Amino acid sequence: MIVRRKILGVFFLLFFIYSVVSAQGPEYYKKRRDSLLAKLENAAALVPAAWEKDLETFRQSNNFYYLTGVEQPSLLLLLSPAARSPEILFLPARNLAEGNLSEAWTGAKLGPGAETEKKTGVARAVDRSAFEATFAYLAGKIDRLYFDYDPSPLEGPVSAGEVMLKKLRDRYPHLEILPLSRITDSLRTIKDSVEIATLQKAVDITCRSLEETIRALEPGMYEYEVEALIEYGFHRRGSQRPGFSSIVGSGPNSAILHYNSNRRKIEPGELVLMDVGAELDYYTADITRTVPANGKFSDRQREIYQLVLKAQAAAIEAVRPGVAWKEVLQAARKVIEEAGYGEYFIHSIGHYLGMDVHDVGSSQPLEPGMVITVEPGIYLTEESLGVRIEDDVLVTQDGCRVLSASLPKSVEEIEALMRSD
Ligand SMILES: [Mn+2]
Repeated sequence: MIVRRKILGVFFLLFFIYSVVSAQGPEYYKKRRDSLLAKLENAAALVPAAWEKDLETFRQSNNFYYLTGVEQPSLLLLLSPAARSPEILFLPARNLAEGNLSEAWTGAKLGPGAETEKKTGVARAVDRSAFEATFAYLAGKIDRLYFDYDPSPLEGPVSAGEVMLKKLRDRYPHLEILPLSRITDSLRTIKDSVEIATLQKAVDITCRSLEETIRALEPGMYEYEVEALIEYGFHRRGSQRPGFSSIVGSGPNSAILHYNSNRRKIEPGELVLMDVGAELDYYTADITRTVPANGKFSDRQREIYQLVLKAQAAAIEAVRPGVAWKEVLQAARKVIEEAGYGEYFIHSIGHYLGMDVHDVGSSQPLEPGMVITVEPGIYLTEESLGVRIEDDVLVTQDGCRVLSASLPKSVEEIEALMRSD
């Protein structure tokens, strides 16, 4: 196998070089960097790529991907209108030699130079070793730095981003260092047509996979079997990974909000709650359906289900530009409270959706181009009965569009789907 790989090496190199850059052309990301540069004035933005972790499939950090479309670790993007070159990508030199750190083992990489500049559209692509000197020169001309990093948990090892942050603070005490999210979140909250199309595809993959799983679902299956069917459906339809840990909760587990051990055997007469989302090209869906294990809701299950459905319809009805989140919540809450179940609706109405399942965004009023989830629920722990219904909704100029509208949702639709083979 290893010997063979050497012969095929040339093909691998060509293929991988092509594959580390996104399907969108370089101009697409250039526009985003320009929007960011327009906000910087006397500041700079420093965006590290995600660091590679052992035994984990690499996933680029959202902000780095948002600004470059490049899926490769160990890179740094430096943006500043005050610099001689407003955008510079720092990359390690390519390793074409033999040995287990060479590209024959790791796959081809982008390196410093004109080829990367052409492929990524970033004005300058230089060797990573030039970063220190370049930044030191720039630091004399700016007073603020936006830096992108994830703080590590208190008990975990210090993240590479934190190490870098400390170095920057020690070396450049005059710089005010702020989180990059201060300027990227507002850009990422409003989705453009490419992002909306990608989200729609991720939603469609999720809908079709849920649909075929609901049809196949029956008592006696384990929750993890249901999870596997859903995720197999995701991959078969082109999704790279689930956007978050799939939740499949049956019976008592349907009433646990973030249950995701998915180990229980599904018994007849129970409800099965599935809260899942396929990720496609860094955008994830987030959809919940709750169905009866044996294909028919009991009277009590139907009663609670219809109530949640009514609350969700009221909330979706409220979604349009200018409306506050709390008004959307209130629309659902009113329906559930009037029926006497207010204390069992224990979470909020939804969240922004995008590159993160709980995507960036503030509590500002809704605007066209935002994508949100609408997900009321009622959880009756004593009855082992939990119902949540969640759809993905795009805010439009005059209201909203439910991206996941093609997935059966009414009692009749779900029962009909489970009858068909
Ligand atoms: Mn959600």
